[in-house]
Amino acid sequence: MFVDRVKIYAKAGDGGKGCVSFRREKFVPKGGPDGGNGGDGGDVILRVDPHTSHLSDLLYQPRLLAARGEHGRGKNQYGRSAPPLRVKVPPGTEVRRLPEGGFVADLVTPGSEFVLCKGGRGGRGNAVFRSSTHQAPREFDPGAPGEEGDFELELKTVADLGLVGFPNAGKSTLLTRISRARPKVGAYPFTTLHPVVGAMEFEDWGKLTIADIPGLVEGAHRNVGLGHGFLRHIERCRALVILLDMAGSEGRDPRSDYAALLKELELHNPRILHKPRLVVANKMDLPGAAEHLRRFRRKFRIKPFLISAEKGEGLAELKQALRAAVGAPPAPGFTHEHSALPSSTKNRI
Ligand SMILES: Nc1nc2c(ncn2[C@@H]2O[C@H](COP(=O)(O)OP(=O)(O)OP(=O)(O)O)[C@@H](O)[C@H]2O)c(=O)[nH]1
Ligand SMILES: [Mg+2]
Repeated sequence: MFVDRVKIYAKAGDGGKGCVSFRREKFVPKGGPDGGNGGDGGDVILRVDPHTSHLSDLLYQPRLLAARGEHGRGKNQYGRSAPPLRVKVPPGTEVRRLPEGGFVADLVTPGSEFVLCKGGRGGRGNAVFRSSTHQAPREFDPGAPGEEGDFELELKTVADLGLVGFPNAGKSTLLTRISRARPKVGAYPFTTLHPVVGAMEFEDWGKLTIADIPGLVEGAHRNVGLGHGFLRHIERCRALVILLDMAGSEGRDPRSDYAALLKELELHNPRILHKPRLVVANKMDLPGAAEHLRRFRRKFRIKPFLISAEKGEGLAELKQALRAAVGAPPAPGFTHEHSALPSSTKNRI
């Protein structure tokens, strides 16, 4: 099951107690205090793992409890500190604190680690409290409690480009043609049920990632179809690819498809519309596509990229245009708004 949003409870380990003890040994009168310190509690750490792509594991294991530190013991024995609890999360995981929803961290860079809850410090044993005027201390620290809290983790896929379109527009077909990803392709709506990220490779070793998200329909913001929650996966993209079934092969009109897609994007998050977007007309191999294209161009005054994902036509040019789109200068077929990347935040690692 694909899960991109979970609630978890995390608790770092408490520090171990300091020990109160006195050296008792034959022939050693007044041996003095020898209670050791407690060990530190384990941290709860989120580790960004490039090989993880969803948060399903946390749905089944939502309580992250790190071990406590060992208590100190007599004979100046320190307690052992507990190891941290490391939990893998996919790149693009946003962490918020519940219930108020305050931002905690945005975990993007593969391999980086974020301490979600810090383990408590171990308490001091009575040996530490000894001084020249205080030779038999009975003080000790109990060890600090580990941090804890409820959090919400939300995955916002990290990809350079986001692929948006109605169901059956051919998004997954296009992805299989231009990348090594192999999402399922089917002649029925909602074949794709969760985002799939593919990597496109170029001859000069350049690489771009592109996210195929489930089909959008009119009214998605009211939860029609699969809803619009999946649009969060294109919030980080640098540019959008709007894929239209230009042949209107399901009896719809590409002009109203385009208007409906823009509307749904705006209702989800108006900032998405500030990203550069490339309009791509698919299924140009089918009869009727040329006529639809003419009407489309007359209405919107944009020149879409013409392709047939199934027949593999127009894909080489499209790949170059996608690259230019992410790189910078607007390519033909682009609308003019330029991207506002997510504002940088303190804990963006
Ligand atoms: N004739 C023609 N058919 C195409 C073309 N591209 C895709 N198709 C067909 O359209 C149907 C839907 O393709 P998908 O790639 O699964 O569409 P999708 O946009 O991923 O659909 P969802 O995952 O349901 O949102 C399949 O039967 C494809 O074979 C094309 O360029 N020409
Ligand atoms: Mg699909």
